[in-house]
Amino acid sequence: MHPSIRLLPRHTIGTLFLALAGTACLAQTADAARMERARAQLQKRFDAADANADGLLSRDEAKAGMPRVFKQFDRIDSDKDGTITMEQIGSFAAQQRQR
Ligand SMILES: [Ca+2]
Repeated sequence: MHPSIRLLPRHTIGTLFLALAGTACLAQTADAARMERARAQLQKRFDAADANADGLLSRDEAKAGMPRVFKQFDRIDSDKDGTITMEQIGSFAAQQRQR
């Protein structure tokens, strides 16, 4: 144990540790909530753009409802079947974030 930590009363260390753990936990929760909101919003836009509600975005549906997705259509359509799923948009977005 670090000498200066040993000087602190035991309960202070405990409180300090809990405070740190709590902060990390809060940050994680806020992050998860942000991600979840972004995902829900994307799902909403996807559903609105999915005119025939088959869970897939065709090129025309993307063009009309999600122009930014349409711009990247060929890159998002990883299996090249001419339609895009929510999962494909999600993994494309994750790839973009990593770069
Ligand atoms: Ca569709």
